[in-house]
Amino acid sequence: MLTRLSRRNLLTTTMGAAGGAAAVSLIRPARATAAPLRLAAGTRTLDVNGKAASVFSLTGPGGKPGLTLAPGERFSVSLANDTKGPTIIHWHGQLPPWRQDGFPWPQTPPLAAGATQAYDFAPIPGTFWMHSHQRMQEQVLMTAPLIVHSAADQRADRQEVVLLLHDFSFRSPDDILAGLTKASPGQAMASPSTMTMGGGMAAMNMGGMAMGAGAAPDLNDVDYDAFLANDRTLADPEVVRVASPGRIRLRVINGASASQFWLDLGALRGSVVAVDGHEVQPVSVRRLPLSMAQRVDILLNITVPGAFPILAQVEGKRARAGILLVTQGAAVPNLPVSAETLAPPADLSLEKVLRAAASLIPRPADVVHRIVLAGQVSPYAWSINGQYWPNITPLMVALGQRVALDMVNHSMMVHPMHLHGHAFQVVALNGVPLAGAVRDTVMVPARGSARVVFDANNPGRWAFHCHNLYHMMTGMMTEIRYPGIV
Ligand SMILES: [Cu+2]
Repeated sequence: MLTRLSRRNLLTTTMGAAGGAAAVSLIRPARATAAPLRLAAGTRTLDVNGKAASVFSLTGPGGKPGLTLAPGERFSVSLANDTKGPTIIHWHGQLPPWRQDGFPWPQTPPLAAGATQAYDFAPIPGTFWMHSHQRMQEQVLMTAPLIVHSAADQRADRQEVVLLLHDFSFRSPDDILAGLTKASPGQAMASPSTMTMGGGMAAMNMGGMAMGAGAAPDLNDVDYDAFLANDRTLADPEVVRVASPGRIRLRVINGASASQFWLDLGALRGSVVAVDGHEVQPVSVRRLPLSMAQRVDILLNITVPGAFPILAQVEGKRARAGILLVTQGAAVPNLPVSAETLAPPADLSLEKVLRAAASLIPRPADVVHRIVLAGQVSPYAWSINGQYWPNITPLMVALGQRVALDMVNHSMMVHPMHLHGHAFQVVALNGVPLAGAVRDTVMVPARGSARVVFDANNPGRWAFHCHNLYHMMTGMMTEIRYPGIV
């Protein structure tokens, strides 16, 4: 998952390129043959806190998790289902023809055990990921990075580091979901305030965190056993060797099913250059929130030797995961797995300052869909426009239309809303207009709103849903549909 590069190798590479004008390439060149890449959905045993867990895997060429594509390379993939049951893998954020999107529509059923399916489309470059859209396999780590390099990446001469975050439970997702829908005592206590008092008392649900005046969102539906960074806990983190001085492109993917993180770069400052695979005007950061399914690309420059933890702390909790960037010869420190203080709720502090590197061409919306997000933790159910998947009315769009989605959140939880098959631009947050990021997943704040626009340029049937897995599983999903699809 990580591109490891020793200083010696780096020097060798640098020296090799020193004689010519060509930039040092840390990116694999395009393959000579066009044979599809094999991707296997399988199972494996993962050690978590000294205990064995049976989890899924998505293994690409070379036995590595997921796929990394060279600049200009097609997404030509043969997906083999090596598990004992059905699965279907979604290429999150990519813009394929809808039948290759990896969503279980009647026209595109899951792959049976032992089956193989071919995919072939032109991918867009950036940091993406793949995950099962078959029930709750995503919670059991049927997730992996999908990195598509660009020609600019190839020229950039930066060490690539991928950081995939997860939330992990030894319980089965069915047990977790049953626990939620039965409403635990804690949820039952928080719920009446949520429903009848405008959420003023909902801070009870946050373990006594001090919140400012106004609505305090409900956090963390699920009590997880561990949080993972590249499959490892902070008790035994991945150590990535980096050069000093060194230039890094850090690609962070929040692959967690129901957890939001604060990413903390520690002693480093970084520059956010892309979100969800789409370039933004650079923003200098040390700490930033990352909602479920979102990605962020951060440029880091190592200027002195040492060990540099990259940590991801769960909102409302002390728990965290992370990796260590360590220069040659520097000691690898032990890091406490818990932070000293609780992390605040993930917020819009980054989102509201993001500006797309390339905005959509301004034009009025041809169609505006108002999307009311509602629900509560007890009884545990989440809806879109009062409807619960699969009993929904599709939101119709037509080819060539500029579409606006006006999302209004009536609930006390945030909802990371994800649209398949399109990239949208965030054009308002809580009613404040902005030329925000182009992306595929936006966090709609509790008791707040977000407006996004996109061009209807990819006919088909497209899922539009909350990326909190348990919200999606209890109803918060609908369809954006073009006419004439059979
Ligand atoms: Cu949600």
